[in-house]
Amino acid sequence: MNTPRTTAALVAVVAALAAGEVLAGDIVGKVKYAGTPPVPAKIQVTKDQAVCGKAEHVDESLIVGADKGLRNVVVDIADPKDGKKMPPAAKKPEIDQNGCKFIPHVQIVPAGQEIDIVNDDGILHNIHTFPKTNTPFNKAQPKFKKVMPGNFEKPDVVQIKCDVHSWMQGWVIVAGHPYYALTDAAGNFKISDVPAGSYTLEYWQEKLGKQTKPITVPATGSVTADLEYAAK
Ligand SMILES: [Cu+2]
Repeated sequence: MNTPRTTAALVAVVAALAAGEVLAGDIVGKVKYAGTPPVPAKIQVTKDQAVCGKAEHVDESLIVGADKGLRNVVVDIADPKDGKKMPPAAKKPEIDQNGCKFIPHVQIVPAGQEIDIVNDDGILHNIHTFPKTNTPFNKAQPKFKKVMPGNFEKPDVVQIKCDVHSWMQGWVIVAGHPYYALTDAAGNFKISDVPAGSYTLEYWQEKLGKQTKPITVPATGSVTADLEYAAK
C-alpha cells in the first residue's frame, strides 16, 4: 500500500542514496525479566567500616526496575559488517572505587582506550581483573594513589574484583565496534546508526548470561526489539 508515510520514507531513502550516505537505522527496545523481581540482598561490610560502611551495600547482580525492566544489560550486534571500531569516548572512562564499590557497576569501554582507575576512598584497594582475551592485572592501589591507568586492548567481558574488599564486584565490557548499548534503570536501550540489514542481536547480563535474537534494521527510522529473560 502506498500511504503518504511509506512514500515519505521512500523519498528519504532515495535522497540518502543519491547523497551517497550509508542507510542506517536505530535499534530501540527494552529488556525485561519475566520472573518476580528479586529483592537485592544486603551485603555485610566486614572491613574498613569508617569508609566502606558509610553507604548501604546491596547485591547489584540482578536489578529489576519499573515494569520488569532489567538494568545493566549489555546489548550489541554480534555480526556487524562494516568493520568500524568504537570511537574513543569523549570523556575518558573511569572505574571509580567509591565507598568500596566499583562505580559504575557495569560499563562499556572502547577497545584500546586508556581508562582511569580512580581511588576516591583514601584507603587501600587492590583491583584484580578476570578477562577472557586480555592480559589480567592485579594491582594494589594504596590510599595516596588517586589514579592508575588501565587498558583493555581486545573485545572482552571482564569481571573486576578487589582483593581487599571481597564484596566489591564490577564489569567492564570492552567493545570492538560501535553498536553497543547498556540498559538504563528501566531496562531501555538504544543502538544508533546501524547500517541497514539483518543481524543477530545479542544481549548479556552478568547473572542470566547471553541470549540472541535475529533483527532487521531499516534504512531509516528504527526497529523495536523487545527482549526478555525467563525467570531464574
Ligand atoms: Cu577495595
